Amino acid sequence: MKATYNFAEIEKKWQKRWDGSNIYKVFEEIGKPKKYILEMFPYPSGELHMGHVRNYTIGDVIARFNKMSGYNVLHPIGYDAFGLPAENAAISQGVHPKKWTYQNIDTMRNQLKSLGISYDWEREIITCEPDYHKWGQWIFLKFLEKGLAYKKKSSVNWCPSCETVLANEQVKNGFCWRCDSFVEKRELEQWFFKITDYAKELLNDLEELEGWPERVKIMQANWIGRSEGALVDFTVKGLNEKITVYTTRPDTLFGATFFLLAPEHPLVNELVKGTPFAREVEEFKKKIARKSEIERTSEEMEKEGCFTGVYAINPVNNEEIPIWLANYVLMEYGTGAVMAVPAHDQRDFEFAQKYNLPIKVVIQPEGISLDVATTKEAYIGEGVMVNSEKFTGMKSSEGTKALIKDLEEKGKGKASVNYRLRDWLISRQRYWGNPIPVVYCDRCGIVPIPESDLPVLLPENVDFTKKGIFPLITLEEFVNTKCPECLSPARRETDTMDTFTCSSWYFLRYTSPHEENAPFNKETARYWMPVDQYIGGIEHAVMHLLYARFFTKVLSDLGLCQIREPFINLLTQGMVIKDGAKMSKSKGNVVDPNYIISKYGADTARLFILFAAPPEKELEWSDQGVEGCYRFLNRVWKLVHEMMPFLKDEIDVEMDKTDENLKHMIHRTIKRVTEDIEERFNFNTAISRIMEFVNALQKYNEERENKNSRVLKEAINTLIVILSPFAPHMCEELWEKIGNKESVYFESWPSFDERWAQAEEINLIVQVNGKVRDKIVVSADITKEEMENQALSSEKIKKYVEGKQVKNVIVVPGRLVNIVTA
Ligand code: ANZ
Ligand code: ZN
Repeated sequence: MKATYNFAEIEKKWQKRWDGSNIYKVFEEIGKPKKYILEMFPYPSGELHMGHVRNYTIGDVIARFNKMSGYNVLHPIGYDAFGLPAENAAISQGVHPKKWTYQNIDTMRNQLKSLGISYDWEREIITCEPDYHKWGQWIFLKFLEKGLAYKKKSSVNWCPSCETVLANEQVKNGFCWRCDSFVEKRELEQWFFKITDYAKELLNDLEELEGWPERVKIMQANWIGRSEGALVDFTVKGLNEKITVYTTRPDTLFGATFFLLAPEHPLVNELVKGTPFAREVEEFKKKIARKSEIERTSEEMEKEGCFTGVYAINPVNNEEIPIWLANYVLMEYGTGAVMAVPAHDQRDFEFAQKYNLPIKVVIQPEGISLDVATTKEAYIGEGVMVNSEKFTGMKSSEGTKALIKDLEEKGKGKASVNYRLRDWLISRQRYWGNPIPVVYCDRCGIVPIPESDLPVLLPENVDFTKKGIFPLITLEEFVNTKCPECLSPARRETDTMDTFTCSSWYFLRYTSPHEENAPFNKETARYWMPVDQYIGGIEHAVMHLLYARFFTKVLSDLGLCQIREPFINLLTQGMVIKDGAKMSKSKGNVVDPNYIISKYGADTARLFILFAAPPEKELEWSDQGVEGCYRFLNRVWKLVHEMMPFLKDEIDVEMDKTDENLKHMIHRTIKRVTEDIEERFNFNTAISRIMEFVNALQKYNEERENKNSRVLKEAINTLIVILSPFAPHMCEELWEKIGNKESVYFESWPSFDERWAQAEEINLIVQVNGKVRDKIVVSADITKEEMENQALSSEKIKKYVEGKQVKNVIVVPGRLVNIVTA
């Protein structure tokens, strides 16, 4: 029987059918256990790349597997549709951002469908649609009401030639991306979300997230950056001023030899007013103002400072130490003031060396003697306190406590916990984003748009061609409005929200995407949330994943949802690389998914992407690998067709040894594939088990003339069902061909019979220096390492090896181990 695997025809046929009957549609079924499987939604940048294909294919296998395992599965998709690239396209190609975005969405939707991903398309979300961004504005207003949204002056990137604020991403090595002017820092009023209110909870709850990769949790913890220390009050000599520092090392207080202020510190001007130092300080401030925070805090950055001419008095010993300004002290962290301890802080050490300031050792590492003359770098560890008056001799930890107590008693300081996390700057001076729904009224101040007037729509007739002028500001009909409270003329806010606000709650919206009276329906959210498995790139470890957790906590505090963590399990997929490098246009090593799909079909593309590497690891593209997967699918296709005639009637032949072997193989395969998917997401090993199974079937086909149709049927059914999450199109076609009316998607995942699944046993021969010394019964699927371990731990073998050095262990899988001794 001849049958060619015409993947193009098959895939088209099934995609049309799935679409027509919307087979992946789901609704809440109270009482039925659910699984919410979610991949991070794409930014509609143009076309899908291999990274997308990997992301969505992984999610699809997990979704299909869970559906077949009896869960009610929610598996939605959408597009993160606001954002800068659309605006860039408008400027460079003259196409409206909206048009550009929707064209790309159409392309990407078609590609997702051509990959056969099992989405409930009726739940698709496009974040720039008014019925979605309306609720983003509504949420903003709730934040405002709660005091979680506020406006504040802050230092931002400013291009003097374009006369506009730039996002960090628009600053390329310190220059404007558009006109190449040098970018300055400016103090401007900006909108913030008060994520710092949740710093503690965001940190503590990380512990509950057992299904998250450790490194993502570490990255979030570092970003939140909790530290314990003390606030210590210094006074300024000759002035009635107090300056508080934040320090994590109160035990080093006696080693403070100078004092540092951030150049932006509000006291600086007062300290130097009318003194000969004023001019130099002013120039230093200007110079540092142009530097970004990243530059200022990088370790390689040359430490720079400027003396103020005034002195601070150390509260523990009344020592007078000079006050300097330093580039590496930031106003946004702690109090913007630092007691500098050069002997025990590396930055202070470098600063002291450069400006010839004294270095005083106050912490002695145990066992080593440390002296100022010989230190080449700061000793930053803990130790025993020295040169510290009554605290001398105490251990760092002990001394820290004692000093804090002492300061508290004197009213000069107190213990303090500090977080590195800053409030989230959400305003953007951009067009293609969600408008911030407030107006400015001379009488009433900042006035929120009433809920009944939401959404504030983006006007579409805007001009992108005027250089440097951000389109909304000049649009009178948009800007000029009435104050909702007093009805006098008012100006509309022209800033839009950071697009990360759109992606911070979309997973909730999927549970009721057409809800008209709220951002999402509380009941459907209660049923579906939290997301059971989230899948996406590691690059979102901090921003998106932290923002989404923050939003969820706020929405929960607003009584809108019950959960406090949105994603229970997180899988961060590895990159797709080719020739050792990340696929990128500039390197010219991009493989286009469309090309692979048209040449080999979506099923091959899916299979290869899952087979080539475990999901969290990097995936090296290999043309041979793709070929191999294609050949495998062809083999399955041909084999099932060859077997089809034997499936028709029940030929009840007695089971012989070949039948039994096949039966074992069926159940072992089910067991291993299930475990590989369920416990480890090891899709690659799951696929190789299926490949082994196909080999066994092929062998059976050749060896057994009198086929046992009952066993054979079980084998073929099993093969099609367990392969279907990986290669759904071909499996649907085969499933139909062997006489099924319903889609294989509705089939139950097969269970295995433990007796049949038990691995075969073999006699493992153990040799020492080539002589057989023992025979051990082990299971046939034992790994090489296990074989080696078993051999070395045999009592008989120990006798021969005792006192000798094992030089080499040779393992022949499934047969023997030879231990070579010296
Ligand atoms: C004295 C000291 C002695 C410090 C010592 C460290 C070691 P973390 O751990 O990240 O919280 N610091 C405080 N505010 C700062 C600011 N605005 N800009 C730059 N540096 C600042 O860092 C806390 C430490 O960073 C503080 O403890 C302070 O230096 C410095 F042997 O105080 B330490
Ligand atoms: Zn008003």
